[in-house]
Amino acid sequence: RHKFWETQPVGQFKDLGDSSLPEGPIEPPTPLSEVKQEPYNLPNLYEWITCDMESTEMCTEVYNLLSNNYVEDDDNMFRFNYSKEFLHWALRPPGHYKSWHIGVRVKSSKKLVAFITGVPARIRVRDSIVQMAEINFLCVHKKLRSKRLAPVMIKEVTRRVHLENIWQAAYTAGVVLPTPMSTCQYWHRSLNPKKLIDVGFSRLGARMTMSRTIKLYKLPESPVTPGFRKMELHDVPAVTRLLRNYLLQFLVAPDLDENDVEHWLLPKADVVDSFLVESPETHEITDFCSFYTLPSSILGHPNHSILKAAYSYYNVSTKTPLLQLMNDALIVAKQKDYDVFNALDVMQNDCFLKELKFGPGDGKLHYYLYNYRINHVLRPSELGLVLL
Ligand code: NHW
Ligand code: EN5
Repeated sequence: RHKFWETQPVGQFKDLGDSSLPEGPIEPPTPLSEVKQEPYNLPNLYEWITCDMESTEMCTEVYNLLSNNYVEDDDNMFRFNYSKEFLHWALRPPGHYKSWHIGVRVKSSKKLVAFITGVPARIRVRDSIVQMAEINFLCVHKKLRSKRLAPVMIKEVTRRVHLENIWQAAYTAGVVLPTPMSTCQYWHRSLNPKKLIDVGFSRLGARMTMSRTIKLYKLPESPVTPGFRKMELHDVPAVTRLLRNYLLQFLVAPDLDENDVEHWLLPKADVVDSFLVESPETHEITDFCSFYTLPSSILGHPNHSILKAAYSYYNVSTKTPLLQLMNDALIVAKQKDYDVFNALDVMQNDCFLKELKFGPGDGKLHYYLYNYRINHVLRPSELGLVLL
């Protein structure tokens, strides 16, 4: 069934439910001198490149590959359209390795035809903090599909991660592979229902008119929570404390320090937005919410080409109820002209999804660990990790 994944140190379907297997690394690290020193072989027409994401030309090539060949929904109506600024941000966190930004191009024409990336992260699993690579942006050009190029890409990124003495990884996918540590549901909150219906992202409900639908999704003009404001650089220490403490309650979550918070959560125009609640009395930072910007191309529509989507990222409530905090997040997303606000049922998101009129999507997101066994499948609410 899974000729490649059966050979890899990941949980196998046949072992599901066998709690006698020990939790933790599946195989031990090997001495660095035993890690293969040369890249894996590619079919003869192709060559490896390390992508310099500082170069705007390289950023553009990667952007073009992904915008034409990356993830689509089940009905091929929408395709993720990560912006260049987003890719630059996503691939250059503190401690990133250039060697983990891997491209494949055609030798003769130099055309970029495949891509895969890793970035380093400390992920806590129960009480253990594990150095990992977060793998993302695996993409093979549409014309080169089903030629077993993906396994070579995955083995090559694994080799380059091993060369940095890192032996575990985390990744998400819309497809089922051996074997998910958790399976999450996408939820969608319409902000611009007319456009969403026009482009086929959503449908007019039974016994609903367009004007009733527009009214249903109306939001206040501006946030309602006193002290709600955009996060600024001087907030990094307070936000780090708030978030670190909050993430402790989840079984799997990133271990974020101030440098990570500055990189991943300080607002960056059209990439990541973060807001917090500063108590008007004590000036304490009590609550936090954030979302990232990931537009999708609308495939083959006469009037619209881009769907502007916000994706819920990390949210923390200690004083403001999470429901009210997320309602304010919807309000600012609407002010900024997003068409839809998306969220997974991870962390405590369950408590606001239905009440704030999110509806379940047709997509699921499966979370995976490489070379780390967790003995039971996690509920989404036990997950404190959001990948881009
Ligand atoms: S998930 C998004 C993945 N990208 C897309 O869906 C874009 C559109 N699709 C494509 O470009 C986020 C191609 O269809 C791809 C597969 C490239 C997906 N993950 O080359 P073949 C990520 O980026 C397996 C893992 O013939 P193809 C996360 C498949 O099961 N494996 O297929 C990435 C089969 O193996 P099997 C996937 O369609 C995580 C084999 O690939 C997969 O031309 C990567 C077939 O290969 C997926 N999304 O290309 C793993 N999709 O055993 C990281 C298919 O079943 C692991 N496959 O025969 C950790 C590494 C680091 C470790 C460090 C210690
Ligand atoms: C790696 N970081 O399928 C991620 N999206 O539901 C890679 N559906 O947008 C893996 N098909 O349900 C990504 N509208 C896996 C996801 C790939 C993309 C994907 C789904 C998630 C999606 C939309 C559009 C469906 C179009 C037809 C959807 C319904 C919205 C409706 C709004 C009103 C209330 C009910 C729901």
